[in-house]
Amino acid sequence: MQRWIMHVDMDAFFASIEQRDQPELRGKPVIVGGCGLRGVVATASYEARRFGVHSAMPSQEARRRCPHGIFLPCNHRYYAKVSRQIRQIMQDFSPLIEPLSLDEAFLDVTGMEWLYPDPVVIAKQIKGRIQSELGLTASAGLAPNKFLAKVASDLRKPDGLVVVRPEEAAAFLAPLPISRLWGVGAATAKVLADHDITTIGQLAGTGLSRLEAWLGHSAVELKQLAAGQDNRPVVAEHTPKSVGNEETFEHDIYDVDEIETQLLRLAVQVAWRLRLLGLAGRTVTVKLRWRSFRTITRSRTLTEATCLEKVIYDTAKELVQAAMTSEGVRLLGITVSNLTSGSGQCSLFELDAQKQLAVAQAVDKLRAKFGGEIVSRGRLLPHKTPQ
Ligand code: TTP
Ligand code: MG
Repeated sequence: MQRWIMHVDMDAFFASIEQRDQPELRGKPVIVGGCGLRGVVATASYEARRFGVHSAMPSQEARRRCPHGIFLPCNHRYYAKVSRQIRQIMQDFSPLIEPLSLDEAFLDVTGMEWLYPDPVVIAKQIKGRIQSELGLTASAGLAPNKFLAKVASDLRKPDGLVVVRPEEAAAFLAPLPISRLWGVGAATAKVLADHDITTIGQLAGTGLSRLEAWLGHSAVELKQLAAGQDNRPVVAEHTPKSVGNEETFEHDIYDVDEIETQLLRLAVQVAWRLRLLGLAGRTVTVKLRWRSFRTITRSRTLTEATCLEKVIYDTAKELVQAAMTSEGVRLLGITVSNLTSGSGQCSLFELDAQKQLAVAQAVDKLRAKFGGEIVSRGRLLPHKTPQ
């Protein structure tokens, strides 16, 4: 299965938060300093960067370059809070998130074709929600692996979105300077420059034995990166104790058929999340909230752990049927807990043919119920998601 990795990096993060909160600072050179080492710039707004101010520059030097700059102290705790809000938006799109810093994370969005026509739609929606809900811009790269995604997110800052499809990887990298390759510092760059190699394309076109003679062991990895190959997985920060989704409806639902349709849609989401994490669970819990706000949960523990929408849906349906009343339903949720590592069986990459068939059938059924376009339009995602 084609892997899709997204790298998201906020633009001028600390400075953008200050400009968001104090509109009079917008369009002005804002320099945030004093986050760690005293007297060093943490970040500068893009307006200030035009004067040559950048992160880690001594503040004195920044004042010299940009005398009319607006220097602000660092409010690290507050920026960390905004960072958590960003993470929450990301969690609506993938359970597999690897944060690298307050303003940067990798997301594995592999397998989203069940929910979206194209992974680019996910990238646009994540950027869109960060903008509309938090008033901040992010730059994103979407590519078949971490290395390409990270390079891509940095290319069109600010507010960029760069997509690298597998067949475009070599052409995408070729003109870029070798300093973009992970592991190429000043010393390696100098050795390569001495042999007239300054771009990634030139490095990719150089024989491994020559590179090994100049650079030793690191040549193999550099050559792979230069060819756009990188197999490192996105490693989630925490393994969840449960995987679930719930939805509050705009209008209370009375129709049993409609309730089952919503359950199926939740089951598809939960199963997909489980498989993305390589997990399976034995306990299926449904949550029901009625018009009167009375809320119940009902659980069943299966004999075998599952990551399949059909099993999750069938179990949830029985639980809901047993609990139904004539009152309208306000909220429905499905959670799978009692999780075990799927030992490969529930990995997106190793679903055997029979399981794939079950998945496809469940999605077909969903399509039949919702009409052909529902699954591919991303309406399976939480209701706040813009179309
Ligand atoms: P970066 O993502 O490196 O920078 P940025 O978000 O400010 O700008 P860009 O648009 O180029 O991504 O770092 C994120 C935040 O981390 C940054 O806003 C401030 C903080 N930071 C420091 O405190 N010191 C540093 O040396 C760097 C590089 C960042
Ligand atoms: Mg950033």
